[in-house]
Amino acid sequence: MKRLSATVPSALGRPLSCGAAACTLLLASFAFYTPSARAQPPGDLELVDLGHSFATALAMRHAGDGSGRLFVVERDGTIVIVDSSGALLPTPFLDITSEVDTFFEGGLLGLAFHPDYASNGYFYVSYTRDGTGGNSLETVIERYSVSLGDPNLANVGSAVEIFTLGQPAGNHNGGDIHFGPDGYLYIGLGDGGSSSATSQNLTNLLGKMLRIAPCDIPSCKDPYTIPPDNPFVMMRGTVPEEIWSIGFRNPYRWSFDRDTGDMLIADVGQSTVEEVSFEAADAVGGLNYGWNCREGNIAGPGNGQPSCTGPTFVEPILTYTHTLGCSITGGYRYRGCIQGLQGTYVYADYCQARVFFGTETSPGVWSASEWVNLPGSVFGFGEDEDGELYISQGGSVARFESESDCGGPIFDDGFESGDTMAWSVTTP
Ligand SMILES: [Ca+2]
Ligand SMILES: [Ca+2]
Repeated sequence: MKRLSATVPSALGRPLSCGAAACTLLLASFAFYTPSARAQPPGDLELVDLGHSFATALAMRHAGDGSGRLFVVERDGTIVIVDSSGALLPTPFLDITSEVDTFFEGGLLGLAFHPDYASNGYFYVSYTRDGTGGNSLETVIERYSVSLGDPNLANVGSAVEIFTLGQPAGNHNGGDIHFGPDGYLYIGLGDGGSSSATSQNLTNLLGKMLRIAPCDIPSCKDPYTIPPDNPFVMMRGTVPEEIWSIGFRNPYRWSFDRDTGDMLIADVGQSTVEEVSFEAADAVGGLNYGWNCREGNIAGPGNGQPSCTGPTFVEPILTYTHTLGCSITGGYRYRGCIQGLQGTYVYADYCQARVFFGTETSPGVWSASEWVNLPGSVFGFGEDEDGELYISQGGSVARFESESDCGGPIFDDGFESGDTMAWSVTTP
């Protein structure tokens, strides 16, 4: 087990270096920032490598079954288990590499355990496979069951196809899926990649967040039904009833706040700005997040995109420009044991591997700082059952830890084995 030796204190709380004029909104938000108004990341905050190699880990999930296992989603089509002792199990939980097409931005992109997984053994995957009818890829949502008799092995023959959608191009597939606090399955979809005109087009599922009620009994007439309070059920026949919200470019990684049920949606920008949007847990759906009329907080993003008037758009809570990266990797609002990170939204840039901390400095007002600039790329984040946070650099996964701020060692299960290493870190 290796531990990060340098805890990069010099990077703590470093404000985003927004030299560009395009950063004015962020700088303005710093005017509301008062250090005493928020928790501070502890000085010994570090990233502790799990000590295993992964085949491009895109997501880390837990089953909510009290087992303490971490399920690591690998892009090639495997899900592997790091058990509660910190061991990587030799046999994958699921292997659907023969189904998955990793062309361009494709792959096994999402995993969501059913809220009642402990009793029904159902989980859902989101991946891309070879497209048909001229499509480069096809988005697939499938339900699987855990095998009878072995909790560490899925029944690969149990697959039930829930949902499919053609992807006209290999990029902008979205692909993250999560169950909301309402028990419904949310599916984030990018604009498809070949044309951004899909996102504002209410007849098209691309560029949308979907909300469905997947069948969770052994035999169903339909693989899923429409939640009765979905925002467009009154437009049945005109607008697909699966749509929950619109105006996304590529919501590659997004999450629910496990404490509040709020959604934090990171949407990958085009050539100028990356963004995080917030949707309150009590939102009624039908919101428009802007693309391709807006890129982040910019109207009329150019590069062939229109300048729109008319609709009301939800503005992002956090943005950064491409001086600091090129593609946002959404994370989580931290709810683990590290007191100084409570409520902090942790996210990163894929290309420059900068890790950012976003904090709500007053209701609805957020600011961000860069914690550390890692080498390589940041592919995804995940939470374990205790709310502890993980970050993936593709081949390696590390956990955020602070012994001082958790009242001593937080894990007594073998993760704390003392020999340490860490992700090599360069301060920004
Ligand atoms: Ca696509
Ligand atoms: Ca937006």
